[in-house]
Amino acid sequence: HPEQQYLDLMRHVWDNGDKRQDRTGIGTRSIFGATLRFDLSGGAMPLLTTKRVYWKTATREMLWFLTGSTNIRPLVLQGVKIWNEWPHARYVNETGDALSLEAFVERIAADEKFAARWGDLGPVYGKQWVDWPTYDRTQDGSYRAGNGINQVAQVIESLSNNPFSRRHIIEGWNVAELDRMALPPCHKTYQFHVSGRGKEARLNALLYQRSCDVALGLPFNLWSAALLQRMIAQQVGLQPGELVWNGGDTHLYSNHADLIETQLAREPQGCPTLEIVRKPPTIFDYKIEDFAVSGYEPHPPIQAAVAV
Ligand code: UFP
Repeated sequence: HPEQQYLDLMRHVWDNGDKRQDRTGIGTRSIFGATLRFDLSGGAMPLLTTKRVYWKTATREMLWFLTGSTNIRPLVLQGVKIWNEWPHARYVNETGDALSLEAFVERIAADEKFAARWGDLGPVYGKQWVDWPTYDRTQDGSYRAGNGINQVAQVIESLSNNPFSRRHIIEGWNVAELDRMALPPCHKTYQFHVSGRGKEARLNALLYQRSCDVALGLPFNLWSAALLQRMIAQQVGLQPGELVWNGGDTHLYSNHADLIETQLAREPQGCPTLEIVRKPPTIFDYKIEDFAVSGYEPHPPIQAAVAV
């Protein structure tokens, strides 16, 4: 079963990873450098079955990236909570108002002006993907803002016009702007690649993830990468090929022992597939209703605390 690779990686990191201190203070077991490969032909997706993964939440986040938004409000309005901690912490820090996370999020939903002021994450994925800032040098040697670059649109163009290029890349790691981001990108580089010809031509993708929480991050990151690959493949008329995942610091948090033991005792069940039920005019026009998963009968979810 393709999911066995994930379980083997989890086992390997837990049994053999170096014990390290980390930024969050929790402590990890970690290896450096790991690869997973998934064949997406026939609609197969790297959607874990040994615990329930909330693929619609991850899909909503991906669609939000593609809008270029870096404000949590559109996510909050859809009930997606994954980015809420960071703006809340900044609000409490900068105002001294000890508003609870729940009350903060309610206010983000209710008050558009408040959300504009306090809901932003800085220039994270969405901004870099569809509006990477450029600077023009003026005659007096100073700089002024140029037009932003839409990397996603450019990759669609280059895949269509020059499929065998080795330069189909979407990059999140904008060195000049890292210090203004709530979190520097984890899934930082996507490269696309076309193999085969004619009707058989396939779109492959490679994700390089610099830092990976194998228990809580990776299940989401694998789904999202495959989803992006599937949308791009549909847009450029290619069959889904292989997804290659490369991790840099690949770790498990020391407080995830229960999750790990529970999950490693389970067997993968079934092979979920994704159908995209409509072909929207562009990569920027997908809606949550366009995605239908079948054959997904996972083991129950496993709760565990995220390190922030
Ligand atoms: N993390 C992921 N995937 C993500 C994401 C975060 O695994 O998509 F946003 C984890 C990796 C790490 C932490 O445990 O979050 C980020 O911390 P750092 O920036 O110190 O690597």
